[in-house]
Order: sequence, then C-alpha cells, then structure tokens
Amino acid sequence: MPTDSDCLFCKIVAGAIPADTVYETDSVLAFRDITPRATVHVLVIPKSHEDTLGQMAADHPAGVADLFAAAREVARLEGIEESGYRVVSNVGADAGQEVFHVHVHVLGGQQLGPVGP
Ligand code: D5M
Repeated sequence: MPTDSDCLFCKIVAGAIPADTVYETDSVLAFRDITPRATVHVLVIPKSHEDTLGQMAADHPAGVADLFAAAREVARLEGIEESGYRVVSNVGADAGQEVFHVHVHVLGGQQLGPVGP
C-alpha cells in the first residue's frame, strides 16, 4: 500500500498518531476531525496514500466510490442519514486543502449553511 512517511494521515493509518475512529474497512478509515466545524464532522480517507481527490479520481476511480460508500456508512452510524449531511472534499490550494492525503469531510447533525466561499 503506498504510504508517505511525512504524511499526517498515513501516520494515523499506521497507528503512529491516535485518532477517534468511527468506521474502518480494509481500504478506508473514518475518524473525527480534530477541529470539528459541525456537530458531526468525520473525515473519510483511503488507507493508501494519494494527494488529492482529483488525482485519485484519475488514477483509482473505484477507490473514490469506496470513499463515498464509507461516507454513507458513517452517516448511518452517526444517525444523520435521514436528517441529511454534507460530503465535501477540498482539492488543492485555492480550496484550502491543508492535508495532502485524500479525504472527504462528512458534516451534519445540525442545519448546515450554504456551500460557498
Ligand atoms: O482538512 C484537513 C482537516 O484535517 C482539518 O479539518 C483538520 C483535520 N485534522 C488535522 N489533523 C488532524 C488529526 N490529527 N486528527 C483529526 N483531524 C485532523 P482540509 O480539507 O485539508 O482543509
């Protein structure tokens, strides 16, 4: 499995940095965001390192499908599948991507504001 020894999320996958895991499969890990921006704020990441969702979509589209399936499962486990939730990924600098290991944010548990800058 490709890993990057300098990557924060690879270290979480390896268990070198603790995380509050809510869901895990062979290929995906989901854990609570350390700076939650909603009542429910979970990050879903592939265990294998890729920098951005855009790159992953080009290189490994089946893995992107796994991420979204896992996001739905996180919503179910968190009890927000019926009330509604948001799945969003920041891709690159202008979007404010801070961690260059693919992740989608699962946000919910409250009324969310409009998507925008
Ligand atoms: O979002 C990157 C997200 O990663 C941001 O919301 C904080 C979160 N983060 C950073 N470090 C940790 C650890 N150690 N545990 C959990 N969450 C973390 P981005 O889309 O790249 O801006």
